[in-house]
Amino acid sequence: MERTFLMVKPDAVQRNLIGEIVSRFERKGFKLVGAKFMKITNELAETHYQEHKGKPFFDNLVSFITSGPVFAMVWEGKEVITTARKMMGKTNPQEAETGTIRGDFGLVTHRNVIHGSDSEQSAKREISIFFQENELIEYKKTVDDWLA
Ligand code: RTP
Ligand code: MG
Repeated sequence: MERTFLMVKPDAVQRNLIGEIVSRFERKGFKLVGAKFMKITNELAETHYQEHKGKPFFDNLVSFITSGPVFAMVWEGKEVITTARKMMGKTNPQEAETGTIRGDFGLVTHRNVIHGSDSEQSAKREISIFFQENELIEYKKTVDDWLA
C-alpha cells in the first residue's frame, strides 16, 4: 500500500492546527502508520530540502523549518501521495483553493502550514530520513473494508 510523508510545519504547530490537519487525513480514509513530535536539526532540514539547495529561498526555508517543533507523520492509503498533495493545495496559499489546507489556513508561501512528499521517490526518501523502520506500525483497520 502506498505511503507518504506529511509534516505539520512550525507555524501550524504554533497556531494549534495539528488536530485539524490530522483530522482531515483521518476523515478522508487514510491510515496513520507513524508520527513524531520533534525539532528538526539544521542537518536534517538541509537533507530533507536538498533539492532546493542553492535557491534564493533555501536559507530562509531551513531557518523556518527548524524554528520550532513540527509534527512529522507517515500516512498510508490508495493514491495517498497525490491525494494528500491535492488536499494540501498549491505551495503559495494565495493560489491554493479554498477547501485545501493551505487555502484554508495559510497566507504566505514561507509559512505554508504543511509539507507533503511530491512523488513516490521523495516519499520513500523522506520517510527513511525521518523514521526508523520499527517506528512505522503495521495494523489492520476494519474501516478500510468500506473504502475501495
Ligand atoms: P513542501 O516541499 O514544503 O511540501 O512544499 P512544496 O512541495 O509545495 O514546494 P517546494 O517547491 O518543494 O518548496 C519547498 C518550500 O520552500 C518554500 N518556497 N519558497 N519562491 C519562493 O519563495 C519559495 N518557493 C518555495 C515554501 O515554503 C515551500 O513549501
Ligand atoms: Mg516540496
